[in-house]
Amino acid sequence: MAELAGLKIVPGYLARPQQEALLEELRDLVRAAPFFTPVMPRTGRPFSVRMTNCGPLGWVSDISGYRYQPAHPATGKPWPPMPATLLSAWQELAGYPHPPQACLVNYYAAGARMGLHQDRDEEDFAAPVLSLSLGDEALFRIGGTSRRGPTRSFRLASGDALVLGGEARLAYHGVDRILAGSSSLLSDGGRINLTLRRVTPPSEGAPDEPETEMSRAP
Ligand SMILES: O=C(O)CCC(=O)C(=O)O
Repeated sequence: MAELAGLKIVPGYLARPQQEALLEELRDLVRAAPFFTPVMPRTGRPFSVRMTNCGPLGWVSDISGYRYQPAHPATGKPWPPMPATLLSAWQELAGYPHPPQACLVNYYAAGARMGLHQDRDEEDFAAPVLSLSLGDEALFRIGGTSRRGPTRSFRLASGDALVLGGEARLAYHGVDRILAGSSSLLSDGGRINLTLRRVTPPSEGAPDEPETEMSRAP
C-alpha cells in the first residue's frame, strides 16, 4: 500500500534506562488510578486490554459510549498528572504547539488485542496522536481512512514511538497480537502502550488544561 503521509515511526525513541524510569512513574500512577476493564458500548462486552489514564482528561468506554472525562470511572478521582517524560516526548515529536490533554495507558496481557479502529472521539484532529510502547512487542496494523482498505503490519518494540498525524491521523489501526516474552522490561510480561492526544481545539485566551477541583473558585 502507498506510504501514509503523517505516519512517523521512531524506533528506540526511549532508551532502556528511560523506559525503566517511565515504568516507575507508571507504577505510582496505577496506584492512584488503577487499571479498569472497559466494556463495549451497547453490548457491554469487555475489552481484552485494561486501561487507565493520566492528564486532565481520560478516555473511557462503557455501556453508554466512548468519551473523555476528567475523573476515573471507579474511584471518581481526577486522573493523575502526565509524567514530564510524556510531555517532553510530545514536545519533541508531535509538532503541535499545545500540550496533550489525555494520555490513555493500555495494558495488554499476553492474549490481548485491539481491533482496527479510528481515533475520532476528539474534537481536534489537527493535533497528532503520539503513541509510546513499553514491554513486549506488538504486531501493529494500520490501513487508510476507510475501514475496508488495504492494511499493513509491523512490530512495535519497547521504547518505540509512533506518530499519527496529517493524513494518518484518522487511519484505521489496531494491535493484532502481543509477542509474549519478547521483552524483559515488565517483570510479569505484557505490553503497555501510552497514547497521548489533544481532545479540544485550543481557543484563544482559554487555558490549555480544563479546570481542576483545585483551580475552581468556591
Ligand atoms: O496499543 C497500541 O499500539 C495502539 C493503541 C490504540 O490504538 C488506541 O489506544 O487507540
